[in-house]
Amino acid sequence: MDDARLEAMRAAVRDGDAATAAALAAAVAASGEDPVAAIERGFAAGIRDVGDLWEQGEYFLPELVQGAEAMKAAMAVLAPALARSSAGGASRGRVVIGTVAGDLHDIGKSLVATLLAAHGFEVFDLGSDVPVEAFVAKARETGARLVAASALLTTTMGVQRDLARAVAEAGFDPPVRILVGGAPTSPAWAAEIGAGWAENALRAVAAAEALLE
Ligand code: B1M
Repeated sequence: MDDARLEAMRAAVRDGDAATAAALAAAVAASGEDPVAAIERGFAAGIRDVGDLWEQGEYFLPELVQGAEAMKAAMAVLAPALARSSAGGASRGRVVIGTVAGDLHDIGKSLVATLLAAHGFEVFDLGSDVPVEAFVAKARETGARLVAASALLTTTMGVQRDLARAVAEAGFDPPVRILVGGAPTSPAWAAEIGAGWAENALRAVAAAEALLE
């Protein structure tokens, strides 16, 4: 994928232009090119720009929301192409996933959920703003052995710790593992709360595999 097209994807999200973002995503899906590269190097670069511009005081909440809408429009078009990149075969395990309570950011979480499903995991996506009790209840209901939680705010990271504690206290047998991620998190944070960690959606697949070994 050439730099000009990646830059156009980035600009479409940065400008909050959902129609252009969707059209560029459709071209990727039709051509059979790697959807993950388009997301990570194109569209996601644009949404990071939006965050930077917001932080610099150049963008306000409407631009943040429009950028997110453009990103989601591209993701919706690319979802079937992501699913087709599946390894296929038997289920590699059940995973409950969500963004923690108090946190509405769901773009990265949805990307992780899509790639886990594309790699053969059975994924139960609870959405965003998910209370700790809902993660635990869903793990109990489905027999999932992995609970994956995203947090994008420094103020909601602590809920990942609450979740790790609640899962430990629930006494699952066999044990349920925890995977955390999101921009403010780190390997040190994950180690501190007794969870696995992944930097991005592709690495989350490898981390899920390692945790369920
Ligand atoms: Co918000 N926001 N936002 N926002 N927003 C950030 C996160 C922020 C960094 C912007 C900034 O200041 N530069 C900042 C947080 C500061 C902080 O706490 N450190 C911020 C803020 C402050 C806020 C509000 C408080 C603003 C306000 O209202 N005053 C508010 C909070 C609302 C709430 O949640 N209660 C808010 C609201 C919003 C919108 C609703 C407008 C919108 C979200 C829409 C949506 O998701 N449906 C939004 C957006 C879009 C962003 C930015 C611009 C982009 C986030 C994103 O989608 N990134 C963001 C700035 C930034 O990230 N640079 C920002 C793209 C996505 C693909 O990446 O989610 O990081 P990401 O996911 C990555 C990895 O982190 C990882 O894999 C993904 C890539 O492959 N990953 C995992 C994610 N989850 C994982 C889970 C895993 C493993 C890996 O395992 C389980």
